[in-house]
Amino acid sequence: MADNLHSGYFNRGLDAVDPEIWRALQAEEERQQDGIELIASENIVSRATLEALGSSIVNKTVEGYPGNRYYGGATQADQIESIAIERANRLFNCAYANVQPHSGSQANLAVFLAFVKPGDTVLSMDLSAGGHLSHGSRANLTGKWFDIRHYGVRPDDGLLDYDDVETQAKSCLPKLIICGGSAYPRAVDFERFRRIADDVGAILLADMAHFAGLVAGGVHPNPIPHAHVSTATTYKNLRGARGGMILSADESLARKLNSAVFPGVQGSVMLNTVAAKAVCLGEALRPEFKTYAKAVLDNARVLASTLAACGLDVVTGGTDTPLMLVDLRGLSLTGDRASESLERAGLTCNKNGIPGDSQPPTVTSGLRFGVSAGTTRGFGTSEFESIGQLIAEVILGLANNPTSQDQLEKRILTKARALTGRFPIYADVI
Ligand code: DSN
Repeated sequence: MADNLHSGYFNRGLDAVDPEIWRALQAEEERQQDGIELIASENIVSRATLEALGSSIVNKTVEGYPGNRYYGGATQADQIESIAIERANRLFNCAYANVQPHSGSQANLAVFLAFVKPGDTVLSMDLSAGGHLSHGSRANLTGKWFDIRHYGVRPDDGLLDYDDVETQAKSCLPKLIICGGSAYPRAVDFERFRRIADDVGAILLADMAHFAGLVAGGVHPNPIPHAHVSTATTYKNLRGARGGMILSADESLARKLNSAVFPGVQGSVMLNTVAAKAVCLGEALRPEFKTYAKAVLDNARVLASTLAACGLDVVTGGTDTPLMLVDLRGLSLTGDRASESLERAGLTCNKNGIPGDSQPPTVTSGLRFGVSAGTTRGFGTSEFESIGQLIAEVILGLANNPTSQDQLEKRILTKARALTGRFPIYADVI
């Protein structure tokens, strides 16, 4: 009977067991191969990372931290998590790392739990200025349970106004100040933020989700020496498994932050993800990752300057990170229509609010582009110059000659396929 019940259970492949899901995964792999991926929060992980994610450690349940677990059989779990922690500390030059957060939002929520109580005042960047949902957006738990005050960016140039942040901090006396976000393309002055936080007795959280890979590669300022605590995601330009981390130079915060993650906001550990995070952190410690990080920055700058040279309005005029924003208001276009047209032409990006946007988040007046995934598959500055021209052709076509857009999209799609065909990604992984 056991044979019938378990026939092939341990050995049959996905294609045989569940052809429906297998086919969808195959189609997704083809989509990734054929399309030009410009979503700033995406990347293409190594085969080694895929192996760790699909490994049998997914079967193991542990709670707690290495050496202090609530379940037995944790020898390998402890080893893997300790390696990930040690690598994170070495990579970011910090004294404390928690690699358990399931996402950047969970990491941020744990920081809230560690340092503020419901009703306390928190000062963070407005979502429409480039902040993040988990920094106190009204739709998020953090926005419902805390007294959130927001700073924005200057309307004329889209840049942070540090004097305004300081004035607001002195007026609202927050317990927590958050810098960094998901759509601010420029480097943040962490030192200035720390001075402001110290002046008002606040904890400073730097969210480096969108530039952690550049910090790891040494081409972007590191917030760790300045912020009390920093959070990151591992799947953007750090090029690893989907998840979050909490980092700090101050080891004395370990107890507070660890207990905020577990048992504060999470239960058992996703050990396959922790193993995969260890792999990507190991990859990022290798010298070739510095070359990758530099290429990401070079490519981002070329893409931004090409878009601007083609007549598009690039918010802040450029970028210091892997991402950039295009303001479509001057073309009377919305982000949803433009991103849909780009997708039909083989270029995937996301609609995004821009500073001062009057459109709702489902529509928006902007687009966000990122270069991390394209750089991983081997695109260099000449490819990103061509990509910038293709993007501009689609957007300007939609604005100026919408009746011919269908043909234009088909023409650009052929060019996009020709480009991606020269830069293959996984072969036969699934
Ligand atoms: N925070 C979202 C983004 O920036 O796209 C997901 O990582």
